[in-house]
Amino acid sequence: MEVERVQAISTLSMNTGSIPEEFIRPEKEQPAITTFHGPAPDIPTIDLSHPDQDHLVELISKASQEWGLFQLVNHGIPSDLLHKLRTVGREFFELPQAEKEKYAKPPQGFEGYGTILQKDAYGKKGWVDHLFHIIWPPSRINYKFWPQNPPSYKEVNEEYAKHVRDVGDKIFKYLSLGLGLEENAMKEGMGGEDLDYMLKINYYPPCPRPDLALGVTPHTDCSTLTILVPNEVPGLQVLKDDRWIDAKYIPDALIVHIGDQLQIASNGKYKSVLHRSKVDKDKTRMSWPVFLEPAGDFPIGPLPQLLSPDHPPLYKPRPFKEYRFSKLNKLPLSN
Ligand SMILES: O=C(O)CCC(=O)C(=O)O
Repeated sequence: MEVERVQAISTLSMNTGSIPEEFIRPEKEQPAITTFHGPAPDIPTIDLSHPDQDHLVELISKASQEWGLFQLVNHGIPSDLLHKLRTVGREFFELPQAEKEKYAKPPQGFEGYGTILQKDAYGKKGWVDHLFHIIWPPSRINYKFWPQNPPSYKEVNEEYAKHVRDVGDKIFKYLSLGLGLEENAMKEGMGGEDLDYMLKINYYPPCPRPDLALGVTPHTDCSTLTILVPNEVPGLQVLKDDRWIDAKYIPDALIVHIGDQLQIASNGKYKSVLHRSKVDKDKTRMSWPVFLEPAGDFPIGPLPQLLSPDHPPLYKPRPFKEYRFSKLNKLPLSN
């Protein structure tokens, strides 16, 4: 079956100046109507090179409780590597369509190149194509879904995987200490070294009506943590105190999202952040989130160390794959 990619729809729409009806969000979601423009607090920016660990624990823990999201600077990932990551990803999406389709996502799979085909609850779609593949652990990598073109794609992404793990480990450590736990408690509570690091590349082509459309629609991540690299075209928005707030573009910063599994493991202390992305009238926006996900059979529930008669569990433990299935299929996520 031939699938129409948003990249192709964008080319047509840029000529006509209009977008197909299925991309026009309902008014209560249209960015032009719902973006908050008044004075708003900035999303916290945290300098990971700060020498005082207690200070970092406090900042990361506070941002994760109040926002569920923060920007991370001086995180140790070389600027040159981030540049290469963005370059090879962009080069893949700029290949001829037939070349990209060689990596098309199989009907039941998670990995591969694709476009969300199902319409959402409003009968609408997001203005975005994507590529998904696991980058860690090596035993879970399927190179079938890694572009062979550009030729340096593999080397760059393997290098990035090592660095993103180091950053993830530090965040898990500070999140554990922030709740008074042993430093490895949070990562171990998510399955430790069995976590999957799932890379997604979002490709949001120019859209003649960015006032009406969204790239990814409002959602929280199923993951534990998500560590995202954006390109220079801003677009991420988070819901804070019922207002959609723009994330500023900070060159080379990583944007860290708290996902549903961390909210569950922390028994509700850390908040999984509701977010969405806008698209641009003239420019292509791209982003590279890495979702740190538990193995499918791994049961996620509130960490026992956090429970007491005064702090009963807010969530029922269940294997990650059951949680994900219910969420993806919009089944009740009963506790
Ligand atoms: O592109 C972004 O900034 C957000 C991406 C996102 O939320 C997602 O892919 O789930």
